[in-house]
Amino acid sequence: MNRQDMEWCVSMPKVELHAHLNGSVRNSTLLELARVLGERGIIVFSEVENVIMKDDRTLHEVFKLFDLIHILTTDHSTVTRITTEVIEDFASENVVYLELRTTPKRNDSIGMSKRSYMEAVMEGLKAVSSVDVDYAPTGLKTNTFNGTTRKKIYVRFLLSIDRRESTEAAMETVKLALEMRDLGVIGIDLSGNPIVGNWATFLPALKYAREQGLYLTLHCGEVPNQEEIKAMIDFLPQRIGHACCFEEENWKKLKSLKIPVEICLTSNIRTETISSIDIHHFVDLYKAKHPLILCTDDSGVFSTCLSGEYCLASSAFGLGKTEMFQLAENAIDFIFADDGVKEDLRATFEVAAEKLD
Ligand code: 6MZ
Repeated sequence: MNRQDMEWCVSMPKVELHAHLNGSVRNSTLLELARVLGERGIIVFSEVENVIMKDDRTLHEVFKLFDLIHILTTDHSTVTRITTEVIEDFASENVVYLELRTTPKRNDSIGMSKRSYMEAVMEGLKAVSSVDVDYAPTGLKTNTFNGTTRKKIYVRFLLSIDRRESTEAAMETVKLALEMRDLGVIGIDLSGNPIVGNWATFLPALKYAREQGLYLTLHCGEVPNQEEIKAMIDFLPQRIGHACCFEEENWKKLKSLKIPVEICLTSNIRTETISSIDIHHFVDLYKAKHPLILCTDDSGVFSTCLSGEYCLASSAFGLGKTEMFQLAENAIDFIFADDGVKEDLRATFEVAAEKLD
């Protein structure tokens, strides 16, 4: 894809449904934070610099990197800062609806609770100034500036349960999500290192979330654990992420149930979860008209952006502009926000369709 094609992908409105807050931090911010911790003797900057800039990590190494990122970002003011930056970055490439997911973290040594972590996130959202942000279901809590019409982004939150967590910790996250519903928290995600933890541990919290009307998306099939994949699909989440290591039986089931899949191309290739882009399951799912959504996963960690993911799909699978636009617009059907938001987004795409050629 050439520069013009990239510019076209940037100008198209887009919907991002699978983005982890701490994976979407700018490299420049991580390096700046690392330099400060280096000067204070908490880490060795030169070692960290190499880890941050390395771009071919295995899935396992990626989770080691996240531990480092969490050391760099986990205090309230930094959480606030990165939230603002991540939302502004997505808005700057014309993402018009963003479901941002993050794992509420408890860190007693710095007086952080899961709730205060999320309050820091909300503060970051409210500090966004480059774009108007609609973040609450009522639509009343919108940052507006001088009554002028400006670019707008919808932001909703998914709270992630980390696979390292206990049943109790997972339940605490779900309860927090319920308490923060009127601040735009609409669902729960299960994520983290896929070789850690058992499905049964998270099931009570996920069941409770569903009973209470929260939406669910699960990281599913990042490693070939067919038993877990089957259990996850049988649970009927509203969406799943990745779906890389499915065997025939589970493929059939997924397709017959039409559970939408959040596809993260660069992430899958960089972590070697999929060995080569031309055998990526995007092709099979796309041909089968299975609901799918292109997403970034961790735009910072994998040095990508949503426009870049569309470019990659275009060059790797031969999608033309019409197909890319359709793919982006179709994502509206799979967002967790209400019908009013969907209608507004459809109108945005309609206007864009007239302008774009
Ligand atoms: C599974 C992932 C992930 O929550 O601290 N995370 N979990 N698979 C992936 N694909 C490679 N990428 C990110 O964001 C970082 C956390 O998101 C999860 C991991 O738990 C990681 O620690 P937050 O904002």
